[in-house]
Amino acid sequence: MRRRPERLNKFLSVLGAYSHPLILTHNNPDPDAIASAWGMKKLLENNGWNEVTLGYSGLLGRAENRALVKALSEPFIRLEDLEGQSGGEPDGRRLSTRPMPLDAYDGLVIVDGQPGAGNISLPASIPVAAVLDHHPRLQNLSADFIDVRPAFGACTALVYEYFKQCDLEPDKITATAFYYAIRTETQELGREADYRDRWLFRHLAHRVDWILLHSIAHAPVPRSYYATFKIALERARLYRDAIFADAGELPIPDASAEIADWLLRLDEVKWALCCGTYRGRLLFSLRSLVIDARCGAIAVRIVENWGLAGGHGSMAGGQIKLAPSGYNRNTALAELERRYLAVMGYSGETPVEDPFAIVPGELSRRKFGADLA
Ligand SMILES: [Mn+2]
Repeated sequence: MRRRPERLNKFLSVLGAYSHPLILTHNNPDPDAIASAWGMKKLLENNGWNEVTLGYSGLLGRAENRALVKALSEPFIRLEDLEGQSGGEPDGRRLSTRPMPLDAYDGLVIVDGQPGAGNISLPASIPVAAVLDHHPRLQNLSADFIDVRPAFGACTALVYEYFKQCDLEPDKITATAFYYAIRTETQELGREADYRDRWLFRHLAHRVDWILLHSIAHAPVPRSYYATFKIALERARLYRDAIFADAGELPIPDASAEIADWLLRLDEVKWALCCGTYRGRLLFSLRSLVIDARCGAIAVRIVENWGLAGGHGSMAGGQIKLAPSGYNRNTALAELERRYLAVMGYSGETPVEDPFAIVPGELSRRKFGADLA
């Protein structure tokens, strides 16, 4: 047997001190968080731990994410359910197993996030054993084991490195989850992906369950999904190459991210900010097509002394608690728009209001792609 690489050895020996680790992702987990956590569970179970638990806070909102978790046979527990808190919205999922109470876990293994980031709720009673992440490393990060490498497009590809070093190959469902995570997180390898994401994407392809993958990626969505897009379109304002859109009351917290991605395809824009309110908070997602856009840093500047934000180069997100900051929905929206324009250097610009208004005769003249010429 070949010698185990140092990083894997260190990880396993550090984790050896914890007999009941709880694997935790960022709040409202996306496919990369879900697949990373699932991969970590498989890895630990392959190395002698039994029945490793996966946890998250917030909501498994998007239909695709719920379908993914269902395909993995529902291994995730919502921390609010364990704590008996009413913090999050019940998401209607039934727990397949009766989870242990929170104090039964002796260490947290955090994937696709870092303690101290605005998008992760940690149970204070459990020490942080390990952090494996691909977001920019936060100052004062502390844990017994830390592997933070922002070069990875998907945290799933970072977790897979440990698989490889254990000679562990993902089974069909795991391969499908990993594949879907890389596909969505990097937008088919075009956004923030590096060579390891690309290699893994190709490598996994021979194991993917394509029918299962299709059922996840095309999971049925409710009317509220379309209504949120409709509101965002109606309330959009276009400032040169930057669009600002309020999607109203969000049915799920991840809606602003999906709509921002979608608006970024408008041929006139290079920047898209979509926001909306959810349970007393104003949430926003920022996306950019500009090379080296530093969206994470821009989002942090937008909420300076006001809220929390973070993210990668071409995508970022943030949130502002309304009541404690003295803002209501309308004043907070106006302030967010003002700050967005100020950071972009577009203060004082007059927007194109209602850029998606239907002008009679206009649609037939502007055939698809005609204005690209
Ligand atoms: Mn991620």
